[in-house]
Amino acid sequence: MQASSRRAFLRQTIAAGAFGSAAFALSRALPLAAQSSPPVLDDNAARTRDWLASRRVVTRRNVADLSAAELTLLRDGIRILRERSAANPLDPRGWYAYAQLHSAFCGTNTYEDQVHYGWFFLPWHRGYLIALEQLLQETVAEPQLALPYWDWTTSPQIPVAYAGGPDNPLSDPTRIMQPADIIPWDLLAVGPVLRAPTWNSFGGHPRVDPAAPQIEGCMEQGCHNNTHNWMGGNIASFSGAGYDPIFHTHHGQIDRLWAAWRTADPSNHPNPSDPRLLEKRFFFYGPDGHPFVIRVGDLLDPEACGYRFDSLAFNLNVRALPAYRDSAEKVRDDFVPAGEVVRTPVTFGDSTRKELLAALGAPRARVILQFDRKQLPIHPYCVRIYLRAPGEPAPSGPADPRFVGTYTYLPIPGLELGLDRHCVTQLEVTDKHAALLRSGSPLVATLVPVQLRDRVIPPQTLEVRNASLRIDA
Ligand SMILES: [Cu+2]
Repeated sequence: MQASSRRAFLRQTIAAGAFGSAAFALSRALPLAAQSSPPVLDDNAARTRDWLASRRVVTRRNVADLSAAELTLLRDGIRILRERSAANPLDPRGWYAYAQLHSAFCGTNTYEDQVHYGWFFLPWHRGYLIALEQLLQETVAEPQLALPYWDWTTSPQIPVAYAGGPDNPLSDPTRIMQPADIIPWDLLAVGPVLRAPTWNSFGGHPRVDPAAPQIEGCMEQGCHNNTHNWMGGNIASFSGAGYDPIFHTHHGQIDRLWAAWRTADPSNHPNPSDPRLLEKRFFFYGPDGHPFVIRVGDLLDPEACGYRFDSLAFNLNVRALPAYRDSAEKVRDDFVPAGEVVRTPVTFGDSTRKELLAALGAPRARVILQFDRKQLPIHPYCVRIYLRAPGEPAPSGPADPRFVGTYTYLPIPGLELGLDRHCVTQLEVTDKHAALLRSGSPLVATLVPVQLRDRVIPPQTLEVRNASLRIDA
């Protein structure tokens, strides 16, 4: 087929779908179609909005609360998706196509397409889950089917329903961690997420200028990345994560944190209003196999997208869970890391000690420790950070009062393009550091790589620059 006639064919095919309207060119090719030139996708966002609003609102529940029948239905749905891909890897209603879409937009080093490292992170993943929920509902002919979420703040172990062998379509053989393993509690901190005073610090900074630093929201780099990486295997990489069905439960929890942050303080936690974000369009595959385009501005309200959550409560004190009793070793820095411990001086940025101390006690301000991470290792890399005075003894683990937080680098391939060379990491500093600030001592940030089981800590030293404190309000 000639390129022009192939384009015309695709245009016709897409227009014949359920969502066709005015034409607009999407910059990338459908990842699975074998065509050599980009198709023209209809900007059917208005129709998508009406379609989702017309759906029955389903309630997403904790995976631990699903009945056997509900789990069977979910398994049946994922099994059928896997079978479709086995029969035809190009089937856009198959598991492979669904996973590939994540690879295309999350594993890419193209600035325009990459949806991590900033404000596209939450809305893109919300759309991605909606697409799966709609597909599963149609696949098993059950409009009540809702994706579950995994609340790791109350159950810090991989849900048993997602483990097991090849007979369980919810399992993934590449995962390193199993349901008997417990996620270190400091990897699961949602307090800083729910306290974030602005959309930027919560959901990520604007992503409009390739030359500007990429600044993730505190959720993305923290509990989100930490949990992905901790599990290991497909789910621990941007290009593989979509293949592991645990993805939709983990991201169900991430999406629930967005709903909870909004609800916790609706007047002070507004959704984003910048038209550069709201008018951004993403596409996903609909249950009929045709792409549907969705506008970020139409993704802000879960109920308008066909779902709600049974609960928006989170456990802010994960460490007190019975799972951690007698298991101090699970959260210790053993300080014999294969990677190097990094120490870097911390400046006061534009603020004085006095202003920073006032912000520590203010209800809607936060003090942030931020630094540039100039070089990213190829491996995922989980790091604990401490704030202390020079010359003090080494930190002893996340229970150490000098502990600030834990975050994970999830690198993407293609460092030479520079996409992830200019990332800024931000961590909340709380009033437990007030005495140190008051002391007048210079400050040092210490970064300690966390040795996760069967994981390689990269040999190169983490390069950290421009560490400073600032006030976020
Ligand atoms: Cu993710």
